[in-house]
Amino acid sequence: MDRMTATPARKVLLAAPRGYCAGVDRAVIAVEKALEQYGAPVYVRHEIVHNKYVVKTLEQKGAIFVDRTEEVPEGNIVMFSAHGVAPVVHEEAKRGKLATIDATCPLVTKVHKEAVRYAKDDYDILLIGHEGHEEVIGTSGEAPDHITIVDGPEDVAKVEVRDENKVVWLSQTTLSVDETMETVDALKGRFPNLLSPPSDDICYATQNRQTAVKQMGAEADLVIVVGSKNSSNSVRLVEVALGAGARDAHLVDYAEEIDETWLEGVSTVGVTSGASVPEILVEGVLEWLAQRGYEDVELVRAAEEHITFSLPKELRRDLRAEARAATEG
Ligand code: 0CG
Ligand code: SF4
Repeated sequence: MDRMTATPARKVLLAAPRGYCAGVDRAVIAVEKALEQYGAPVYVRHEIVHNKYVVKTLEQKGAIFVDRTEEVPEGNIVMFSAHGVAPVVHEEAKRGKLATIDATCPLVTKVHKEAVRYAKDDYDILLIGHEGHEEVIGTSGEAPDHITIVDGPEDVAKVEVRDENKVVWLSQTTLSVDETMETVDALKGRFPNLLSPPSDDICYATQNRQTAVKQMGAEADLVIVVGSKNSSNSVRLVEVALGAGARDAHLVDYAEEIDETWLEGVSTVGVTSGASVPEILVEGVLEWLAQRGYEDVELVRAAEEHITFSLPKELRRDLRAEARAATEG
């Protein structure tokens, strides 16, 4: 081949791990099982996970997503999303005579429990997270009088506490690890005796997906992150890719959203997906790229994941009862 006219080799770096985490997998299966077990409709408060395709697919199977518990007609079942809910939401469900299935990720519940414990010990809790995000609303609802939301390093200067020696920070599970550490350092500058959470609040899935995208960042001319705009962990992957040296990075829900012009002068494309993204959407992006000459796919593996969570307890109880009835009958 004439070296002068040869186009640079085109390849794809595919991040691993990517896509579904254990909490999302459990929550999506919970909606599917509930539809099988109780029949449609099954009401779900808030998007079960922040992914357009998942929500649309479950709607087609008979799930009805509502913003408020009050929208669910009396006597029905309501499922809570993976992002968790404040205690007042459980009370609303009780008032509306609704049965509940709680699909809150156990790793979000862990942060709720930390908040309850530190509030009981009368700490001021600085919750690092995005104001208005469903998970932050849920966690801060556990102890509204003790929690202040710190939405990034620029919020640190305005934080006020009652006793500088009794302050702890907690966080949303789906933040940028590096930006959170910046916020913590700035907080420690103001409150040297700031206590840290007993274990990482940013979950393993968020961390691993960021580590993988960092590994490919410097080598990639373009990184395509599959995920929805309201998915915190997916949006963070775009930022982390750019921070790691990727020349360009974009978030897309579907392959059709990729703009051909992004590929101009691009030889290496990084591909990853958020924790709420089914693999079929990544396959669509890989096919789209292959049709344009990016057929060579190399895996960039940052970690192995083997975590799984059992289904919400209310659902397990009903599935067990049915299995028992079937064997006895
Ligand atoms: O990343 P966030 O918290 O916005 O949620 P998403 O549904 O995208 O994924 C994990 C969960 C729950
Ligand atoms: Fe749980 Fe993390 Fe998945 Fe959120 S992203 S559902 S905290 S495992």
